[in-house]
Amino acid sequence: MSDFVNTNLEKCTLELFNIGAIKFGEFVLKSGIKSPIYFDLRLIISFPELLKMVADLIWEKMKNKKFDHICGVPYTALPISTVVSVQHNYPMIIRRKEMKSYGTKKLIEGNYSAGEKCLIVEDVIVSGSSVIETAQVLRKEKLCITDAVVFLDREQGGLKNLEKNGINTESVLSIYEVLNILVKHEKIDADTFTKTVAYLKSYSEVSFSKATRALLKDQSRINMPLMERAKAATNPLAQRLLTLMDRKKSNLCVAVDTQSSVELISMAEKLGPYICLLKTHIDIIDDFSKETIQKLKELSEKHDFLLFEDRKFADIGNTVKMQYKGGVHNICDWAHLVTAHPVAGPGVLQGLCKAGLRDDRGCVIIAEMSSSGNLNTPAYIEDSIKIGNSFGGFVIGYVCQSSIDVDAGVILFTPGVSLDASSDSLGQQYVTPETAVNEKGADVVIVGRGITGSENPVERAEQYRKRCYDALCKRFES
Ligand code: 5IU
Repeated sequence: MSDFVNTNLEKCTLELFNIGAIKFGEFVLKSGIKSPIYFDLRLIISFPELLKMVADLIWEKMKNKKFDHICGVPYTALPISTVVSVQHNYPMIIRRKEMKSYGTKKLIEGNYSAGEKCLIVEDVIVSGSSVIETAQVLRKEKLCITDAVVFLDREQGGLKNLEKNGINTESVLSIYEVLNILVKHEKIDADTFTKTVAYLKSYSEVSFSKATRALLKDQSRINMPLMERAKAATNPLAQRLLTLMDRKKSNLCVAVDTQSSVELISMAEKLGPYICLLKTHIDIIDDFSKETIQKLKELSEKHDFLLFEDRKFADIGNTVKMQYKGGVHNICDWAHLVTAHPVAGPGVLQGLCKAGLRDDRGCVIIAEMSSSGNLNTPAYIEDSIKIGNSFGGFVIGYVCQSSIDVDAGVILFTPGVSLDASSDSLGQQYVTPETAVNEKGADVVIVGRGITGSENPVERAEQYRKRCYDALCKRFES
């Protein structure tokens, strides 16, 4: 820690105590839990030098991070982030707490665009509820939220809760440091110190508030009917897909891996009524033309399914941006959904978002592949979800092979499914539709050769649709 920070932490803590921003007594926090200590940093706006000191200490924590914007959690962190913004020429955005009833009806003020990174600033953190509420609003606008800086961490579980949601949070001061400084300077007695520490130890894992959990729809994805999940989804495309699945009674995605555009179109025409998604590998088509895309678009509308290009974007942001929007395939123009490997970090999603997105464009992150010997360790899968969470307005779900822990509005896709569970000669491993949906927790089942390679693809598609959808309905009943 630099001398600047060390000296100022102590000075700042004592000042906060002197002005009455740190109080001891009996308080009830926003989450409803009781507390013998309370921080009221709102007061610092009446003490400009102290406000500046707090802003300087926040700046020390964030100055080496690279972001496009900062956003203070309303209200106390607004003046703090304004001071940081003005002093360091750092663009700010503001999240409204209430939507305006007139004019633009915007929830976020300021100049920003999809794919940009925004750092969140907060004064005091208990469970992390306020930070996550702000993050969700920003993520809805396709901003990338990976980091927060808070002035004071009450060490009651907030940092861990946020980390699980993809927000890496650093704090300037811990509540224990505050207590130690106050004891050292005889501002509180040993009894108050001991009681406060005992309280903190017994409330060290406060979960998100009820309201926040409702906002996150942090309920069981597994047993929730599709239309309820559609309402729970943050992402408009996830809403659309879940509604479509309910309407068509299909959670079947057909993978048409053919090198002929005639066959691709013919399959799309025949199988359209049975599927919710048509998955393509457009770069394997030998006779690709603009007409191929035109026909796919028409069939997607006629038969009510979405187009899913399994492009597996994996490069740095700048490259994927061009791979997505541009080239002969110009994927961004027609594919509602694309896949991406998160191996290169959040940049891949930033790049995709920067391609200039419409609302009906989304991404599915590949957390775990179906093939034997894949390199997707549990840690990799967990990190994939964190990256996906950071882009909640763009990422609609994950390709995976197990029921990973995601919110109810998020969709899981599972390939490697066939009626006679076995394998192929190149590493693909299969399970039955029932195993995929009921044991592995799949929402959408991806089937390729099991349908396209059969003698009667239409009959087979209906057979798969029924087995997959029945298995899904069984989950709602249990
Ligand atoms: N696919 C997988 N496994 C994965 C991912 C994608 O099989 O983990 I990510 C693709 C490959 C193919 C389709 O396009 O899904 C499955 O085809 P078969 O059902 O024919 O094996």
